[in-house]
Amino acid sequence: MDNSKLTASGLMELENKFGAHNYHPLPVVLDRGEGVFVWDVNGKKYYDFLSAYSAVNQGHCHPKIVNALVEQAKKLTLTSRAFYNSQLGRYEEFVTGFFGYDKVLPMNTGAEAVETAIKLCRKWGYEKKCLPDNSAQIVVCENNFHGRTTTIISFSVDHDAYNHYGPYTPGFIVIPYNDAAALEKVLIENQNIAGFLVEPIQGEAGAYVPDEGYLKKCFELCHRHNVLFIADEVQTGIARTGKLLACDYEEVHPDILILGKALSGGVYPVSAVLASNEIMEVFLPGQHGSTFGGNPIAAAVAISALEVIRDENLAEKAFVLGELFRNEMRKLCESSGIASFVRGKGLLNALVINNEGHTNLAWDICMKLLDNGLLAKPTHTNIIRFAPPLVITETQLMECVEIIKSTILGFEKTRSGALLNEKTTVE
Ligand code: IF1
Repeated sequence: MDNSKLTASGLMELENKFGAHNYHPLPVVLDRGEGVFVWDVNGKKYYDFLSAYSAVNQGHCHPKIVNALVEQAKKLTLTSRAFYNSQLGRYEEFVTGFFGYDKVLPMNTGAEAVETAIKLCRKWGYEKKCLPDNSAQIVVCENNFHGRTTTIISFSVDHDAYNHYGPYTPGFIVIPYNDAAALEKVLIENQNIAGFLVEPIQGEAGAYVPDEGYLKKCFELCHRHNVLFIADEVQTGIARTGKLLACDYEEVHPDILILGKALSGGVYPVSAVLASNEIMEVFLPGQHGSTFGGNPIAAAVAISALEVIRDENLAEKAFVLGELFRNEMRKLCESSGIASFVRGKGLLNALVINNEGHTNLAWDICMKLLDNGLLAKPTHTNIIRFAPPLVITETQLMECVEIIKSTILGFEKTRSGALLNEKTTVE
């Protein structure tokens, strides 16, 4: 059937009919992206305040990154790692130098990189820390999100993420987030701990920023107990939080660094695990890998994506504009009965909504924002994540602040109207 002329509803019907229902998208069909903007199939323009969950930090279809993809795709797309290729070594030297590590293991998705880090940490535990076979434990935090593979959801506390996916992978200890004393306790009580896997800011949990000093304290505890500090910077990395890495705020240099998403500028699946020679050398030929990991396109794209971050000073921009955004949101919260508080770092922010008496208020606000030309999506019931591409200008950001404020004000009026009606009815 010729589906080239389908309307938005026709295209949504196709997804509903032929696609698994593992998402609940907002009812908008996107067709084109450029910088901070996306357009739907009807030509309506939107500010993108989700950035594909912080994968398009460099902006949609950044010309330099797209060009790197296209030029490499014309030459050589995939060889497998059975052979060397002309791009991988260049990329490995570039990315290890960019983040200050000896070695990188290239993978494709964030979850694959997290799985790689778990295997690397366990293998280091047995072969360097001499833990008894099959005894290695990795400490993780409540409300974590590290991906959706069976092992990763084995240590999720989110019912929707783990329910009916058992039997679960053992070897993980869950502790409260933002609680260094809880980490110290398990490190003292358990001798078989190989690593501590943590998000420097919990993205899915709603840009939950830990207390100042938490990461540094945990890093020190890990080193005191010969445990690897593993930072999942898939979402917080690549300048999103106002530093190249969120760990940079506390000058923590993770023993294992996990990257993904904007490592490619959203142009191609690219992820990476970085570590020292002492750690990475536990992987010998034939002990780990993937068909696409380290392919020439990923290598060429990732170099250009990181060059854009560097050359356009996107970390510094995210830092400055993030301060501006949170100040404006705090002003909104002071005068709003709906917007409770804002939290985040750089341009990874979340607005917590008071949805008392209106459970789906965050969703309804996002639907109205969509009408008003701004795309955002709730995480959990009452938190709206605001994460535009880092290339947004101050003028554009302030325009979006006004869209957010006026949209929420509209709900205030409705709510106060309803409350007034309720009040007069009661009286
Ligand atoms: C979905 C969440 C965000 C991640 C961190 C690893 C991964 C992710 C810190 C895995 C991926 C994505 C997955 C996507 C939605 C999105 C998400 F809501 F699911 F939790 F961003 F917060 N570590 N996060 O955030 O990377 O395998 O996806 O490349 O699964 O719905 P991936």
